[in-house]
Amino acid sequence: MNKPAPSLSARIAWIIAQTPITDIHTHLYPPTFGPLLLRGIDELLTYHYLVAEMFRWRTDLDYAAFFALPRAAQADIVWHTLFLDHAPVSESARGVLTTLHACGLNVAARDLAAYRRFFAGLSASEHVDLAMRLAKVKTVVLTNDPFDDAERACWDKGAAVDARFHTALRIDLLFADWPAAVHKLRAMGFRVTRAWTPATARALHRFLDHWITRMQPLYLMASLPPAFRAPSRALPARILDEVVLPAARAHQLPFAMMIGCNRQVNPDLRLAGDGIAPVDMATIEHVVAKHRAVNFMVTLLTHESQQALCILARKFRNLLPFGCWWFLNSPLYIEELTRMRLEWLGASMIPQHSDARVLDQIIYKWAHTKTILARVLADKYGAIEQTGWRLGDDELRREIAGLLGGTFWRFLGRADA
Ligand code: RAT
Ligand code: ZN
Repeated sequence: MNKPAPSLSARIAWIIAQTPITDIHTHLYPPTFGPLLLRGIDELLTYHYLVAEMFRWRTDLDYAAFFALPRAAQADIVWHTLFLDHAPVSESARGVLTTLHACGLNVAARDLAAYRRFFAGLSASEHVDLAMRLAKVKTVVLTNDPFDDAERACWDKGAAVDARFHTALRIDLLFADWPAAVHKLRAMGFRVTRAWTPATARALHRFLDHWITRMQPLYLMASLPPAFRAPSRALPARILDEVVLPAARAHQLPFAMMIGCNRQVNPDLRLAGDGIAPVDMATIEHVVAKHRAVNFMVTLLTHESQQALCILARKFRNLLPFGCWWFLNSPLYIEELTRMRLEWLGASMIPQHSDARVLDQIIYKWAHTKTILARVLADKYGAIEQTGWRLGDDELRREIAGLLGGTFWRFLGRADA
């Protein structure tokens, strides 16, 4: 007897599981960057998403006192508060369990000491291999900020970036705090002034040229502050219009705009202290319409801006919506955004990036997304097949490879790495 043909949903799930991923935005580093590469259980537990959740229960705990503790002691507090005293049901808490399970550890045992022993036994390079293999991620795009002193020191020492990693040049400070940027630029030898002059614009252009040459980034990127508006004569808009986008164009690199983050709503929480702010769609529309020769990747932090982003992408082919960013990276939103984007853009978008800060997070972030993607695609392709249209395995592979990275490489105008 012939075996029955696998169902459409089984074929989709199988192909998703087999397809190597390009993770287009993370906060990871190669092993050559030493301690900047965060990995292991204590880092997973002290992820800032979990620290924020822990403080909701531990109202007795002083913020500064917590952050003054060694990393393992911080991790103990998060473990006890979010995993033992309460059920680890939030997306970030569940993610830790998904990760441990995927690493073959006994989650039922609740044995933090055993988890620590497991991760302590891995060298950085073995750890990268394991995480990338388990997540089926073939390429990780980093976030490389020359204004970050610790990171710049690694570049200055000549730290190499191996072929599994690609860089992205991050320049938030130019838009968020120009006086602070001037201070740092001058310390790096670029003769800028607080006043916006042609000489300052030229020096800033040289700064970008220098770091583009040094880092070889796949794209430039910034998280733009909520007050950013274009068109405008305000300095942040002029920096974008007169220097950053011309540099992106000259180097044929996309510019990634991440919008909707309200930084340091509660500074006591440090990295966990950022919130959200409304997104001005008219600004994005103006920028992408004016600079047609530049490609833009855009991810937005607010739920209510997502439909407008899809519609804008239909109008401007130099705009690629990407990812379910940060507070949208939970199953509810991943499912909704992926459906919405497929319904309005087909597969001409990038449904997800991991935003991993800790190496092991690529395992759970991708596992959770893949489950949802499989469900959504089975539904959408199933609806097509109800008409009698059939999708062959090659076509499914083509579509899924695009969603998991191919569309990004195409947008860059480069061969898939
Ligand atoms: O998701 C995060 O970890 C945030 O803290 C941010 O880093 C955000 O992803 C960003 O890139 O600004
Ligand atoms: Zn990020």
